[in-house]
Amino acid sequence: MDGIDRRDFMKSMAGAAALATMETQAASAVGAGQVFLSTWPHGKPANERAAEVFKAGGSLLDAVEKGINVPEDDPRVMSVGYGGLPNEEGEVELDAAIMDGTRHHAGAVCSLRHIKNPISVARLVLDKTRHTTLAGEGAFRFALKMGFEPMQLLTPESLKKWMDWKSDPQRKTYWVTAETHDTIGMVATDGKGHVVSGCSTSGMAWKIPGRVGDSPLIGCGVYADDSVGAASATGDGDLMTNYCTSISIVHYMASGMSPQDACLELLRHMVKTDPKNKNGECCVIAINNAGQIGAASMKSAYRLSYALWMNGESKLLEATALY
Ligand code: SD4
Repeated sequence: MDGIDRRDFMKSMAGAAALATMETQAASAVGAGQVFLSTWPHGKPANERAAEVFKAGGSLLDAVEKGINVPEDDPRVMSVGYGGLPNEEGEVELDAAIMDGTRHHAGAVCSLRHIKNPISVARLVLDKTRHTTLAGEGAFRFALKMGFEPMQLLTPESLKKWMDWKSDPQRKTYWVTAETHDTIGMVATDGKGHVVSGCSTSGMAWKIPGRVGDSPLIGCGVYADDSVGAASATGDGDLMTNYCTSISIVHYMASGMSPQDACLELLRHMVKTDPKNKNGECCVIAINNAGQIGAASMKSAYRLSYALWMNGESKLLEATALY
């Protein structure tokens, strides 16, 4: 499954057969030690790298960061890092955030250009600065100062997709509607009550330059609190930002809900405030500090396939859809 785009996966016979045999309910992992839970098929190799890093003595933050580096480095994943689809002017702009549930502190970067590993830049914002979020040119200059190499993030494939879009007189733009997207969100526990949440994305393809989605916003794309658990989100960030999805889910868990119920409650709340949200492309994942997990999508037409690593086993599963 390494690096396969979500849509390619869904289209493939192998993918369809694999999904058909997958569990449809979120699993319980109490007492299972470390758990890594990520969005979409590209989350599977990410979880596997994260588990390796943790086993080799890395911290949970190291594990989540290095795990997320896997789809960031993979040009076949066209929604994250190198090879991610660009904005409407053909420039790749990346967003990422990572949050440490122990320190209750995060690092984030928005609209970062020319650096393929925004999650690692976000990690350094967390570890090396008093700030939480750096954006645009400042985030880029910070990355250079930290030793990151600037590079062209467009690949021949992503450039071709952008040129095809640009030359289509009927093309959809964000001045009106939304287009193609995916992302990686990962939540994890060390099995001892510590949780971390991380997220990295190239955001909405063909977005208006400077647009920032939910992924790098603390409380939206990521949230982690060791006293409760962690959450992450993927989908239409322009919609989901308005619901502060990740912190809302953590607060639902704090009130006693399981991670699965908390994910569904967030989606129900979105529909309660606006019935049109039933058609939203919204997916969420969550873990509590006991290692129980949840994963849900708003509608079956945009169903989340998620990756779960626990007890040394790496699986791809299908999330419950509310509608
Ligand atoms: C964004 N939420 O930039 C991201 C994109 C995504 O599945 O996650 N798509 O809006």
